[in-house]
Amino acid sequence: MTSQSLITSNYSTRSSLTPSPPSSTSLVKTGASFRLLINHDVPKEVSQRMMFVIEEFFKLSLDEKMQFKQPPGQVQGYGQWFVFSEEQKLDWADMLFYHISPPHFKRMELWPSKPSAFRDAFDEYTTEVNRLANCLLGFMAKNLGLDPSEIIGNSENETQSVRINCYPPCPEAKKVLGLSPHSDACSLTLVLQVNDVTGLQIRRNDKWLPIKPIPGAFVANMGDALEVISNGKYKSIEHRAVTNTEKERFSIAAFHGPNFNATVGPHPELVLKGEPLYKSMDFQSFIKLFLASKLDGKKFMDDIKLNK
Ligand SMILES: O=C(O)CCC(=O)C(=O)O
Repeated sequence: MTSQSLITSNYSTRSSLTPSPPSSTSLVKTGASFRLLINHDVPKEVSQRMMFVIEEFFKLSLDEKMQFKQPPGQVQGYGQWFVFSEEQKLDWADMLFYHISPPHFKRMELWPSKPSAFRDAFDEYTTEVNRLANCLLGFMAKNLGLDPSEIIGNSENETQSVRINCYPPCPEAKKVLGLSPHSDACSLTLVLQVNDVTGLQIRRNDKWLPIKPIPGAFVANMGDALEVISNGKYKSIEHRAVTNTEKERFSIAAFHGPNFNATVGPHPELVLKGEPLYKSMDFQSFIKLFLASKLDGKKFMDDIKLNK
């Protein structure tokens, strides 16, 4: 299968009253774990402004970038992802990571103030992407026969976090990974590949399949929480990022999940005639277990399976 055959189109997600579900080949009906979204209605200018400020930020000197560094022991700000020991081989990437929602987790003082347009562009981008994600999750809930609020929730405390990745060129690209293989803990991730450099790969039938960037398209990745809630009907996708010997690459991954206190477990209506396939726990504990599995493919999902 090539990435072209995974393309989904013709989304109309702006009207929350009468959203048009995607076509029959879509992620919603097939339960596919990965899709490319083109023709979505996040305004092109919003993505373009965001892409511009990202490239400008990463051009700054290290001293300037370090003004927004992750405070000790924390993950928000400029730095690296998944540093859990002094000895580990780090992924070949710099990142900016932020919690956008719930609002009391937001640390706007760690958002870059250079370039000066960064904060407005980021605010606007995360709002638009959140709207798109909620709309898609609503379609998926309906496809499962559930009320959208069962998956999206209905408070302002649903989680949204965003990782902005910068993968510098690496002369020994084959010896390092930009991002180690993993699936995302959330329900739905929307990734924007910012520049025209291929690096994202998804795992299909034990092979790594490159996902070529399509300008303006979002890569929609199902996450682990959705796999659990849907009792396996939707499957989370294992993915990784490789580096390039000559070119720098940028991407933005926006993660959308339940509120931290919500229970993540197979939805009772989806286990009526079968067995629950996964353990249930609150989303905060779910994330803690996920982080403890240290980006090791889908090991975390194996750990929470029942009747292994
Ligand atoms: O760099 C990419 O394209 C993928 C990013 C991603 O999946 C992530 O940050 O979790």
